[in-house]
Amino acid sequence: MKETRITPRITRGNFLRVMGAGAVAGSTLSVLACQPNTNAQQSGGNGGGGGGDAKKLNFYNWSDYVAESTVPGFEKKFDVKVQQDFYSSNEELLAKLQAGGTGYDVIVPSDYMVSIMRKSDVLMKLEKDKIPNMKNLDPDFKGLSYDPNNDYSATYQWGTTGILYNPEIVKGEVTGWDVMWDERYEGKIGMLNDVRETFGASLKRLGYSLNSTDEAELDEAQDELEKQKPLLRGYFGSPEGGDLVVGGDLALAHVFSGDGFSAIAENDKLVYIIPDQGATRWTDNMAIPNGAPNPDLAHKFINYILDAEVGAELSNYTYYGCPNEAAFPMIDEAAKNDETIYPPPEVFEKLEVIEDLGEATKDYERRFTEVKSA
Ligand code: N2P
Repeated sequence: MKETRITPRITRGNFLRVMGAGAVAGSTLSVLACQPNTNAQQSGGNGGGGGGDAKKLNFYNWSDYVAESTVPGFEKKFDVKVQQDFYSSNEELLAKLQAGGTGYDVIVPSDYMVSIMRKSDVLMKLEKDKIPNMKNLDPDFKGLSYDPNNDYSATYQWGTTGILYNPEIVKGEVTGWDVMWDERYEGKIGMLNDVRETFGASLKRLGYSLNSTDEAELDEAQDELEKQKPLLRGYFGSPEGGDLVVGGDLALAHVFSGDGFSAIAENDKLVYIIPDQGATRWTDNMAIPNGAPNPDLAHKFINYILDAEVGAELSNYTYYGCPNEAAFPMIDEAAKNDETIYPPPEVFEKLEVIEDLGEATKDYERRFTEVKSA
C-alpha cells in the first residue's frame, strides 16, 4: 500500500530552517537540536508582536505546507505581504500562543488542538459571512466534533502519520510499527518529536487506542518508548525526518504522509507505509487567534485558501488529502489513485483521530518528558 508520486516537487532544501528536534541521540545532530524551529521566511516582519499593518498577514503554519503559488498568489491578489513562521507540532503552536503577544493572524492547528484552543479561549470566532468559500468544503470536513458549527475553524488539509523507509537499508517487507524498534537499524531510526504522535505509535503497536487513558496501557507504551530510545538517532520534526532519510542518515522515519511523499519525490526508491496496526488520521484547520492584528485580512486569507483552484494547487503540491470538494476534480489523478493519500476503507477504518483528552493530556506530556530525559 505504498506508492510513489509521479509529480516531482521542488525540494525543500535545508532542514535547519525548521529543525524541530527535542532530544537527539546522535552526536552530530545534537547541536542542531538547539536551533529554534521557527524562522521568518521573509524579511520586513517580526513574526509577531507588531500589530495592525493592514497590508501584512502573519501566517504561522506547519513547515512545508503551502504550494509555491499559494502565498505569492494571495499577495498579488490583495496587494499585501505575508510573513510566514513555522512550527512542527501542535504543542509548540499552543505554547507560542499561550506565551502571548505572538501577533499571528492565521494558524493551522490539528483537530484535537482546535478543541484545546477553544477551551483555552485563544481562538477568535470566525465571521462566516466573510468566508463564502466555506461552501466549497466537503461536508465530511465540516461540523467535526472539535468544532461542530465551524465557528472557529475551516479545514486546511488532512493526512496520516506513518513510516518512511529506505528499502536499500531496511530488509524484508515492512508492514507495522515493530520495525521502529528493530535493533538492526540502531542509530538510523527517527521518531517524531511530538507527544501524541509518538505515544500514539507506541500504543497502536501494542494494539491499544492512541487515545488511551488507561494507566496500565500508558505504562506499557512508555516502557516500550524507553526501550526504543537507545535505538534512535533522535526525535525530529516531520520534514527533517524525511530529509534525513533522503540524505541516508536515517533508514526509517516517523513522518506525516506528505513529508513522506515529498521525500519519495526526491528518491523514488523510498517507501511510505501506513502501519498495519493502525495510525493517526488528522485534519488540520485554519483559525484566527484572539488578538490577531489583522483579522480582516485573516478572513480574506482563509476564504482564498478555500477557493477551488487555490485549494487544488495546494493539495497537488503538498500531496495531502484535499478537503475541498470544489477543488477535487482538479486534483492530480496520480494523487487520487494513491492509496496512501486516500486510503481504501479497510485501511481507513484502522486510522484513529487524536482526541482532546482533557486533564490526561498532562499525563502524556509528563510521560514523554520522562522518555526524552531517560
Ligand atoms: C506538514 C505537516 C502536516 C501537519 N509538513 C500534520 N498535522
